[in-house]
Amino acid sequence: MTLQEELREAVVEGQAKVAVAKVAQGLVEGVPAGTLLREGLIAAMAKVGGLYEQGEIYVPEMLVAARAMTEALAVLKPELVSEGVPTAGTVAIGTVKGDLHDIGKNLVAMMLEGAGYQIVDLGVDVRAEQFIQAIRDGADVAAMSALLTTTMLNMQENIAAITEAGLRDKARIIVGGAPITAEYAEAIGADGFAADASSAVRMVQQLLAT
Ligand code: B1M
Repeated sequence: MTLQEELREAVVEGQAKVAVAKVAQGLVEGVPAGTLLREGLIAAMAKVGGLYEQGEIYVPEMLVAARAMTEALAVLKPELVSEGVPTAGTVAIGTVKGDLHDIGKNLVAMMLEGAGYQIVDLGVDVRAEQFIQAIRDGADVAAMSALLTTTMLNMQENIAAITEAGLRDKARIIVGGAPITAEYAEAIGADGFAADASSAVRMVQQLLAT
């Protein structure tokens, strides 16, 4: 098994200490952080999702795997967050109301931080009023993440609430998360969509440049 495969298995099994050690070992051995992320950590979550869908594991197992991923990601963070320009703009990011998935959102936040944006992390289960307050406080971008087909609908409500508050032209809105598509983003009136963390950075750069 390659180191990335061992890392993936450790996360799938929820062995946080092993996962942390494998990331550290990979970095020492010169494996690029992006490779450890994609082939180890993200691949693990895809496998966990598949096992859950097939009824082979349940929520508790999914939760321990997510904890292992979060701990391993923390070790990887300094490598992913390179030196950035500190004045690129402010991004308020959160997982929408009713949704507790935060691994993807955290990854997007990390990559944006690495690209020089100031991050206001609103956390999970974020209500429209919190995005509104963040925009009032000066956020240039409201970034919304959703992982459930039920909670993605709250993105549209958030955009409507931001518009009603008279703030729609004050900030750019980007959306993302596994069930979100470019078509959905356009249909709900978001300014942009990104399928993964690095394209989220490109999208924010593009939106703030125009
Ligand atoms: Co949940 N869960 N989960 N879960 N979970 C999914 C999403 C699911 C697809 C699993 C499955 O059935 N195969 C399914 C959703 C089905 C659906 O809606 N169609 C599901 C379900 C059903 C549930 C519960 C309802 C289960 C239950 O209780 N019966 C429950 C809901 C709780 C709630 O939120 N209210 C639940 C709970 C959980 C845990 C708490 C156990 C845990 C989350 C822990 C945590 O996040 N701290 C969990 C996990 C881990 C998953 C899976 C296995 C992995 C998600 C993940 O972290 N992926 C997931 C299956 C899967 O996705 N394959 C699943 C890795 C992460 C890096 O990717 O989040 O997609 P992702 O982020 C990507 C991109 O999407 C994008 O960039 C990221 C990096 O590339 N991106 C953005 C994300 N946000 C973005 C924002 C942007 C731009 C890009 O701009 C703003």
